[in-house]
Amino acid sequence: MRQHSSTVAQLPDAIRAKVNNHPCFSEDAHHHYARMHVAVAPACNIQCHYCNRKYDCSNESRPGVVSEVLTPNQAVKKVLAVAAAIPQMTVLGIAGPGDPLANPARTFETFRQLTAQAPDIKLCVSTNGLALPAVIDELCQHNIEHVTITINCVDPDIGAKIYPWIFWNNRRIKGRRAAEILIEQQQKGLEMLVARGVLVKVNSVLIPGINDEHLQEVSRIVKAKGAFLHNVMPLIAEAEHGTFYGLNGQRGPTSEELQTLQDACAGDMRMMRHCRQCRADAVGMLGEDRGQEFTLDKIEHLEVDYAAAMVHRAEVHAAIEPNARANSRASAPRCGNAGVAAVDEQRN
Ligand code: CLF
Ligand code: SF4
Repeated sequence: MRQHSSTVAQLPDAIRAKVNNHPCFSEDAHHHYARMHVAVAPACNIQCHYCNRKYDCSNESRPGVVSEVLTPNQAVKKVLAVAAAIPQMTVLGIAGPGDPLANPARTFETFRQLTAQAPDIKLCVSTNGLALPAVIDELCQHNIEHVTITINCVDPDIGAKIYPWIFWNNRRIKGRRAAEILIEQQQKGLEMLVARGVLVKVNSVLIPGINDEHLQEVSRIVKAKGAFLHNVMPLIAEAEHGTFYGLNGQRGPTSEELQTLQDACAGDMRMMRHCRQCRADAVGMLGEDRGQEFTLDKIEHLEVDYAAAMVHRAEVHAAIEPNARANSRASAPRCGNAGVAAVDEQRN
């Protein structure tokens, strides 16, 4: 039987409060709540072989998609407009089009303004992890409860086949040493976030023949360090995307290979099964994209009374809650697996 290891009903209260309206961290929540992304972060500090930088970061986005980059002010305006129009939108994520933490001024300015103007919106960020330890104090000042780190390996020899270079301390570093530094920073960042009580999701891109036999070890290690959720995503490598893997015939996994690996990891770890590989400017429920309703020309002259919107949003959330709780209880028996029990025990 397929295991649904993110059911909210089984979580300790403190964790449940953090995930019950986050559509990615709770499979139940994605039936009721929406997320949006703003593409404020164009630069990146590493190179992945599944990315050619013309497109959005593939660590959290569907490959081959290009988002329009916004300034922090434009992004905040868009978030307020969407939050007023789609009250189910509870989470604002920054996930590209490059790496959010390689663009700290733009990312943190967006978070700073939203914390002040829209305190009812959860803030979320997704990163390759290289800059994470260096900016962690600033990140945590913004009351961020959810962070995603893409960790494709914990072995630098495997990492050298995924990452040709990183940009570190003003220098480009290549080969095994680059992977070694990236892995060190990712693991350190994970430990620091867990120590600060932030819920961490780990994304891994499943690359057949490169890290397929290694990802169970990744899952085991990140779980031991306190990661909350593991999201194994399929590599999508097409020649027309112009990536190193795409041009060199590296294939992605079959859906059977993906599910087999997710099942193998699920013995130890809470697995995400409902990821939709969103765009860096996605808007709406997971799997839908309402971005075209909120383009800059449409929101430019819009005046949003966010105080009034917050009252309406709270009413909508209050109406959703009993429904969500009932659905969560109804789905709970499907989830009685040893992995969930072990994780919950550890968190109690
Ligand atoms: Fe966005 Fe990511 Fe936050 Fe969700 S998406 S930054 S955790 S708010 Fe969600 Fe989209 Fe999958 Fe990402 S479905 S690609 S896991
Ligand atoms: Fe591309 Fe994201 Fe990798 Fe940077 S971290 S190279 S944007 S896939």
